[in-house]
Amino acid sequence: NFSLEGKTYVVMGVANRRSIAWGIAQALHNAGARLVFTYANERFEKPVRELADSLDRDDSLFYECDVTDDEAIKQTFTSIKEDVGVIHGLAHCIAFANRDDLNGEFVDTSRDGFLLSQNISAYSLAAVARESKDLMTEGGSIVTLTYLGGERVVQNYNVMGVAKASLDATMKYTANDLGKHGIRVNAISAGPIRTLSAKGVGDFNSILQEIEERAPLRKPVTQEEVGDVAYFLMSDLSRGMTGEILHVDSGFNILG
Ligand code: 0WD
Repeated sequence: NFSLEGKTYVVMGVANRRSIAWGIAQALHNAGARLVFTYANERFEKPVRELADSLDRDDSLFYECDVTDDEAIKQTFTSIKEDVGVIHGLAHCIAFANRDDLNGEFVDTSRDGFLLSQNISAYSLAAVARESKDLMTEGGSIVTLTYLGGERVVQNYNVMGVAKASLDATMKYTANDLGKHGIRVNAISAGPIRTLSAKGVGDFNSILQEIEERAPLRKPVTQEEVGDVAYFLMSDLSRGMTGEILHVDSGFNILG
């Protein structure tokens, strides 16, 4: 079934209109879904509400949820349960590392910088999966966003590459745990897209340029292209898949 009519999805990590999470929100909305947005702190409330207002539907919901705070995560999903009851999936589009750690040599990463990126970018998936699973009583689909830098070395991606390797493994172990509840967990490995987070990665322009010159499709991917694959993963079309990493990267990952 292609339609997401009558279904509700939580989208975590819309910062602005360039966010990959916003591309996902639009794809799910176009398929008929109701959306629940969470944002890291009150700074993002207004931009997220303004974006959601541009959708032709007025039943979206909004919650503040800093994923470094276990109580905040618990409280968020308790509130969502009270307000909507059942959810059918969740898009985890959250990552963070100190800017200083996204330049130069990985080996210089501080202990604090390392743990911070693991906390926000990898552990948070396990935490939100745990607190949201009881809301997915009709089965569900959890989608996270990863990057090639977790599978192999990408210049400057450094501590975030290690966090993505951790996220990929977190996704698989979580998929193994939640499968028996009818909940699937998969990752989209997106090609580079110019967003707020991408600004922090050193020499991001040359990463994008290499895609234009060498990727099989010879162009960077868009938020819409990632959004459409997230829609596929949220829909019944992907019901036989869990624990999988789908590359939406113009084919770049197949190159040696
Ligand atoms: O090239 C890219 N942009 C790629 C991004 C390629 C492949 C993967 N990704 C991943 C990112 O690593 C991330 O996991 O996609 C995900 C979404 O990233 P994005 O759309 O590129 O970036 P952005 O629009 O900045 O959204 C990330 C958001 C944060 O925005 P800020 O302005 O804080 O960087 O992650 C959220 C926040 O909204 N976030 C948090 N949310 C809850 N609690 C927290 C937190 N503690 N920290 C960051």
